[in-house]
Amino acid sequence: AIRLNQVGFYPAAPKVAVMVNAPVGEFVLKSKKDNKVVFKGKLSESTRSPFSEKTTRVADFSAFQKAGNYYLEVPSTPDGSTSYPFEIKEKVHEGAAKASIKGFYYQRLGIPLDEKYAGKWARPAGHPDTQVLVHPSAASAERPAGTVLSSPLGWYDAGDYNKYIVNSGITMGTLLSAYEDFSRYYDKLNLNIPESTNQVPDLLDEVLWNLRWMLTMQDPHDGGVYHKLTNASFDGMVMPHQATKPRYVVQKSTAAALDFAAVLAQAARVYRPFDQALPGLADSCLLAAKQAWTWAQKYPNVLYDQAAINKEFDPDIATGTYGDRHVADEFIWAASELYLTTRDDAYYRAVNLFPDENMPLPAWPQVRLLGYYSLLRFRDKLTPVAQKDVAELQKRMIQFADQLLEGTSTHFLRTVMGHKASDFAWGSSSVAANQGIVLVQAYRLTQQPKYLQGALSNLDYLLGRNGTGYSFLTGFGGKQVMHPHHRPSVADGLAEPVPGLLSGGPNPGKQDKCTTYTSDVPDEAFTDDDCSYASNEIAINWNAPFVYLAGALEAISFK
Ligand code: 9MR
Repeated sequence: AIRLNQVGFYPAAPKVAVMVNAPVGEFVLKSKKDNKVVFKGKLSESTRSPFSEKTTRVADFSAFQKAGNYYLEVPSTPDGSTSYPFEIKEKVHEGAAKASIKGFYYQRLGIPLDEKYAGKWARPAGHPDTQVLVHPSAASAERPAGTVLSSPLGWYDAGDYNKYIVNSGITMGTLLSAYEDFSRYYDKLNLNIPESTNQVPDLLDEVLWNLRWMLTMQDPHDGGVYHKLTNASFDGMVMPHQATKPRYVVQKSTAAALDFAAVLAQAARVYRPFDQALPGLADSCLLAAKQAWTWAQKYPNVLYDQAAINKEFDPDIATGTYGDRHVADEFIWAASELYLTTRDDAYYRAVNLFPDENMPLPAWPQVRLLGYYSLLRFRDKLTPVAQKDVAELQKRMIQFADQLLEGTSTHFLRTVMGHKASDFAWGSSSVAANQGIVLVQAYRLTQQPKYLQGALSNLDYLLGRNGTGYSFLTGFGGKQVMHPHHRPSVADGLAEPVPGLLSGGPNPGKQDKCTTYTSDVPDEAFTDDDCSYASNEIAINWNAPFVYLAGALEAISFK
């Protein structure tokens, strides 16, 4: 009944736990080492959940700042509730921040995971992807159906073993932005990956693994980018090296070309300082980005429609679609990144930066704000044509952050996450993490602690202060997710899942029809069962904003 961040708290930061359906009463904070009471307080008035009959009371122990290992006790609750243990210390989320990046290493294709880096999750290499077939939907004069291509490396998208450009797009943009916003923090971070000893920061080494794959997804004959590299249908729950079905690249799409252009343009900028260690990389990225942009200008509305493709071509493709129907936001993101890297006003002028009043939260089909983040990051270095929009960008970002904060102090979980039922869609954990990023952006613009505290409330949500009581990051927390829908974690025979992966989180849509859900309530519709791809899968586009949020809080740190 005690919901709290099961990892812990920064000494100088707010610290709250939420009691579900608890009567009035006191709470005590006890030291783990000798069970002595170190702090006492009263539970707050009760607050009602907007989604159910559930009420909560808050134990606020922010005033207690001494480092150590603790737990809470709430004697008034019938079961004399004791919380999961947690720590108070500086850098309390460093482990989670690092593990969530290392999670990407465990998703690598085309390399054996050695025990030295992977510990007991060591495994043989999977999916060489050196003999990939051009699907009939992707056939061109130069590359007729059945042409064999090499498109190796990259990360598995999620619990499945396919590679999707659209979802790689937002993932890579988010990770590259984490680096650009907090490079001093990441330059020192050691992740114990095979490239840890080279001259490149480990975060960028990890990102490079997927960047090299993305580069191969462009058709050099026209600059277009294949939408995905995939099996015809999903694999069984087997280890990567046992999944050996034929692989295809499918139809090119505008969304893929633009997400690719945005990522490669940003990468050209980010990797430029590492030209010596990675000769030619930044140049190749920029060239590829420009060519993909040119293709998208020529084909501005080629949407990926899997049902239509399956009517016309064999074999049928049944894997994830990432079928974005609106690409105006992808144009904005790609134009912003190309403009920032090249300083060529033509890219900036090619799009309408403010098509409406909305500030849509980033998600795989919605990347407008990734462009805004980048423009704001370089707001002091823009050419006049973009400079004139900075005030509007700033105003919008701060207004959006204020809207997110509204009602948090009276919300039943005291989080920014979960004010609306619509926050709990497929991959709701990424909603919490992306809201956190907006708040970090507002903090960077204003230096106002309220934004950082709002961001932290959503990290608390992800690590246990939520309607399920689970910590959604594998490997972290007293009650952590143990059975994610993740093929290696299911098939490897180990009790513990691969660590550092973020579960999708509550999703009342329950599209997987698993029978083990115990609630329909939006913030509780979750089951820690590997059948549940709709509530308990892991995915790179959910891990990436967790990386950003946890890393940002570590890099900024509370004073
Ligand atoms: O994250 C995607 C979610 O927004 C969609 O509603 C869902 C159904 O189309 O697909 C999710 O993405 C999955 C992808 O299609 C295949 N790999 C696993 C992804 C996470 O579940």
